[in-house]
Amino acid sequence: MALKWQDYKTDVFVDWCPGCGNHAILAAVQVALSELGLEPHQVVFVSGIGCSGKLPHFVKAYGVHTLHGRTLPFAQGIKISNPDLEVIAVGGDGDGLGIGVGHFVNAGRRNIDMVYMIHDNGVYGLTKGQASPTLKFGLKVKSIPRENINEGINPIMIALSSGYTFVARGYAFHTKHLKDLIKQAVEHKGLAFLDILQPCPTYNDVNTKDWYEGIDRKDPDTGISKPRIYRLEETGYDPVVRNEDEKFVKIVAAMEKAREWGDRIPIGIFYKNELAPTFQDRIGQRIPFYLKNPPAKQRICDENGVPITDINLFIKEVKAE
Ligand SMILES: Cc1ncc(C[n+]2csc(CCOP(=O)(O)OP(=O)(O)O)c2C)c(N)n1
Ligand code: SF4
Repeated sequence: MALKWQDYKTDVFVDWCPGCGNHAILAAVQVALSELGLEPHQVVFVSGIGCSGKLPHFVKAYGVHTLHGRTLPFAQGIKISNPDLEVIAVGGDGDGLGIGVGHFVNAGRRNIDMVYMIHDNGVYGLTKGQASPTLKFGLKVKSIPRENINEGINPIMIALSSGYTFVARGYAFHTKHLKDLIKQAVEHKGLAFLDILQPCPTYNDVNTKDWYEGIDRKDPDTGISKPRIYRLEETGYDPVVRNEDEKFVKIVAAMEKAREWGDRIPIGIFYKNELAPTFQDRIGQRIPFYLKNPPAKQRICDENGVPITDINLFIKEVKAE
């Protein structure tokens, strides 16, 4: 039976502020899952703490709302234990690029076949809008008393230099385009990173929907706005690595694109490499039974419910002088 986006809707009240980009991201996620034909029991969302961290409550699938910044270790553990699950880690830029940035970098080295999406609003929304690591230098948003004194970090650059094999940026209010990016990220063989520009109308009054869409840059003759957002795929940009020798050339090209910000903000796929072995491939090489019998599928008790694992040996070991 064909699935509908409503099949991924829960009864939990969506308490994000009116006009928040998170609503559009939620819709994109639900439509993407239905178009991929994934049953809710095949998917697990893992989030940290933040407004964006509430997403697993609103999507009917498995979900874990875990600790601030610890989204990726949880998500990776789930995927390694049960590689049949489609794992989608999700959170804010504060969660993933502040407290969680060490995990963000190290996840790239493993290339686990899963998705990580960041709702990138430049602020810590849930805790009332402090500057987050992606807020650009010199910006004064309404919840901070003076201009941001720190440089903003570039999540696309970090992902590219950390080994992510699919690196893309979406924009919440180009929702159909975002939905397509989510589908491609899920279908990608390897670790996919999706940086999603997400207006936070309550605390970030600079990077607003109007700003991204260039309302302040009307052509004097036509009165038409000049959007800052543009799509990489409409410029002939080719992100795909087709042979090993191309890898660094494509990373360098993607970094060049990642530097663009201000009058021109690219969205779309910056880099895609399916030639690198996934973590699953790597474990399968080392532990041949892993793929047939991963940890989550191993029997832990016999037919009478008696544990097969004998922890007495372990306890004896721990107690030994
Ligand atoms: C260990 C720990 N440190 C700090 C906090 C406080 N805290 C809660 S959410 C949050 C940041 C939220 O910002 P972000 O991750 O960007 O998500 P958003 O709310 O913008 O979606 C912080 C610092 C916490 N809950 N736990
Ligand atoms: S505070 Fe910002 S990010 Fe959080 S729900 Fe409101 S608008 Fe969205």
